[in-house]
Amino acid sequence: MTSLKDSIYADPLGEINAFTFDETVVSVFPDMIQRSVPGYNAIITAIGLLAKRYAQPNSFCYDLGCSLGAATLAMRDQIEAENCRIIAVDNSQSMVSGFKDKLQGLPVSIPIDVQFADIRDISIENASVIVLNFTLQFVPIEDRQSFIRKVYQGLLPNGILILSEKLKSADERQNTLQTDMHHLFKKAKGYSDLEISQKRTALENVLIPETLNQHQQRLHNAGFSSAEIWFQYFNFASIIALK
Ligand code: GEK
Repeated sequence: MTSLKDSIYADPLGEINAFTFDETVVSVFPDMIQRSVPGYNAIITAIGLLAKRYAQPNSFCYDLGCSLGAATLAMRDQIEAENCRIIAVDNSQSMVSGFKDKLQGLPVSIPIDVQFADIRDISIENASVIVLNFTLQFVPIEDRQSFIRKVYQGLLPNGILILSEKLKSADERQNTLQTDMHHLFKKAKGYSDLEISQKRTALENVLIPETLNQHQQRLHNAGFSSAEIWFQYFNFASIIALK
């Protein structure tokens, strides 16, 4: 599947519908996410390296909200532990089909199961590595604590959760600064002011960011003994949580 340039919000739209991961988004997704999420490629590379360090023999590695499988493929390229399986889950049928198509042409080293499901409904077990790379922000806030508890319970001793999220700040000036810098980042990547503002409207009430403190609190409530930021680029951050 070739990735096209994202121009979904380039023309003025009379009515802006809530953002969904449909066929149109899937066709431009690799371009969209790289031009919208500062540090995306660096995080994907690091997920592979973290999986190399933390994947345990005879365990599962989960990529929850896998989209077209960038994190799954980074893990697959790095994992050396024997008899691992990667379970990649997404509730967008278009994403799941796109990822399955992409896998057709690729060599199979570590088995990969691509599942069409809501991550709130799946069972998680025997996991050494769990990746939530910019996915939790789309899960309704009221479901996040019970879901993170399930993630914790599915992890083996010494397991790791990599949680990447768009963050908001409790400090209004920092919030404005980070939001402005994110928009400057997108402009530097070629998006127009119109594209940025229409996309922002589409994501309202769909992508709900929280503060770092809220994430850390939730992770600790679930049982994680440590949850620290290892990467941040403006208001986009990634946390490592240890069981
Ligand atoms: C990457 N991780 O390239 N259940 C399953 N999937 C979900 C759910 C849910 N409840 N909610 C959202 N998704 C990827 C990028 S994109 C991030 C992740 C972004 C899925 C949704 O369908 C989409 O594919 C993905 O989570 C979020 O490393 O576009 O900002």
